[in-house]
Amino acid sequence: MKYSKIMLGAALIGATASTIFAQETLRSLAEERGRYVGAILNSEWFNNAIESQFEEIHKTQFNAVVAENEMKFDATEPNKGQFSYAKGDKMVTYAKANKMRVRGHALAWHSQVPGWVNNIRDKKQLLDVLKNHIDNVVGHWKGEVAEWDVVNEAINDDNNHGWRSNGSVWFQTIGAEFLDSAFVWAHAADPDAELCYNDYAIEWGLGQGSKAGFVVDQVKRWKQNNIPITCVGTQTHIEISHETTPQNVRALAKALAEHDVVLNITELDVGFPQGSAGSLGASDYAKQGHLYRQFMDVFLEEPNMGEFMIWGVTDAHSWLDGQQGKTQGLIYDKQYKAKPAYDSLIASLKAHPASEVKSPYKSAVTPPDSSATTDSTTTDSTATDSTVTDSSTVTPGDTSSVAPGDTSSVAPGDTSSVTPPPVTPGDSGVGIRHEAIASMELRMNLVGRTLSVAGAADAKVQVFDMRGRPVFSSVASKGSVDLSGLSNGLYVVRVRDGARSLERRVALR
Ligand code: 9MR
Repeated sequence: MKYSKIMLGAALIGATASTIFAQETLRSLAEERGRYVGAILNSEWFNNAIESQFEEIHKTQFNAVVAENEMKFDATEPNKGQFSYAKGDKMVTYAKANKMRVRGHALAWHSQVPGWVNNIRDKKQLLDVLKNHIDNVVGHWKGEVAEWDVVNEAINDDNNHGWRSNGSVWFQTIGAEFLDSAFVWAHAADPDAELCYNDYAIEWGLGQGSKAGFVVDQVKRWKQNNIPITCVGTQTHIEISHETTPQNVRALAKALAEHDVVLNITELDVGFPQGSAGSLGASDYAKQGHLYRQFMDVFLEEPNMGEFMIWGVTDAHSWLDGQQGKTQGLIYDKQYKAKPAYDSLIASLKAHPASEVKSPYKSAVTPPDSSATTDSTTTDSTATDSTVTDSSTVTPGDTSSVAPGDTSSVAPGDTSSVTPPPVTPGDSGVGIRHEAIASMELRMNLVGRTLSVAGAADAKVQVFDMRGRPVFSSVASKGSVDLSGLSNGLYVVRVRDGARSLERRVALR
């Protein structure tokens, strides 16, 4: 059967879905199951250069949205300190009007960084830039962007995975601590937002030396150190021949569940080699549909998966043809007709009764015509809570110590000694500082679990965990305080004497 006949069949199925059974859309079925299914708004949509069908299909079929390019660094801060929010605002307004959840993509990424950032070679200066960017961008959309890709594609592509060291101004100028810093600052800017690490090729399996294995190791370390990560995004730009990827995603979901972290499919497309474009037939589209269905099956069956995002709506607007040597990877064809992949997704959703699908989100996913809880689909902030370690678990730890203030860079691939930056404690207006703020006289020194303060008679010592929550407070009346009540981990110590203050990061081990 030729493609045109397939399309005619798919068109009829699409028409049936949208007219007679109007309630049975990807969106309605996902919502019944407490899940999000979404697609990007292509750059053409932002530029009012897209067919009218696009938006109609988008808001009917999807309850989650992400901007293809418009929330990236070069789009939101093209010049230092000059923020550009108009396009992102347009998407947020659209999402609110249609009760869709918004993903923010992406804060710290080596690509699509403006030249003025790429030229910075000073570590402190670049940390300031990153912090200021996150403060402003996350702050601007606080409560409106439900989830951020805080760090995107930071792992290198060789077979012995470590952090991406080439072509990343973040890693080259700051070191691996830029990742920890980004998460901490994003959390400070919007404590209710979910915060993801997002990457490609982590749907390739968890084998020895794999990128996915490296991600799981980092997630474990982040969670142990109270770095506020709540989710991982597996981009999943795959080819028709990648038959094992759905099961790889399942394995990754299970591995992340052990660390209370959600896995989202963030950029799915299943492309054909570009050269095959003219010769694709029914069996090819059926195979593509089968892969889409398997991803949806895994998504619905794994309780720690929440979002199923496709990197496009229609083959008429896809990065695959221009940039990837691939083609026709989406679920609508160039004429906006639903492909067999669409029906496969519907079939998978219907084969998984709502009663059997668990949602990682505590609050209901609200359908667009509901008059109640108008904002819950776009600002669902409860999902993060269960994944964050509570500071009440701080218990007396051992008495070994690491001297505070070590700000040395971390070597590529070194995952054991990354030192997070200090965070802004939640109880004051003092700005976040990533290097020690030393006044002329005020000094601190940590020996074992005893913190000595010099240069002040009755300095106040406060300790904060990496989420900025106070875990210790005392006056160093005899020049020292005992920190042996704190468990092992990373903290920020602040010593304050009147207007003078000094902050250092410390690792208690
Ligand atoms: O689809 C995006 C395309 O329009 C841009 O030209 C490209 C530039 O890097 O980025 C594409 O989106 C990428 C996403 O932001 C991150 N993962 C890979 C996506 C496809 O390249």
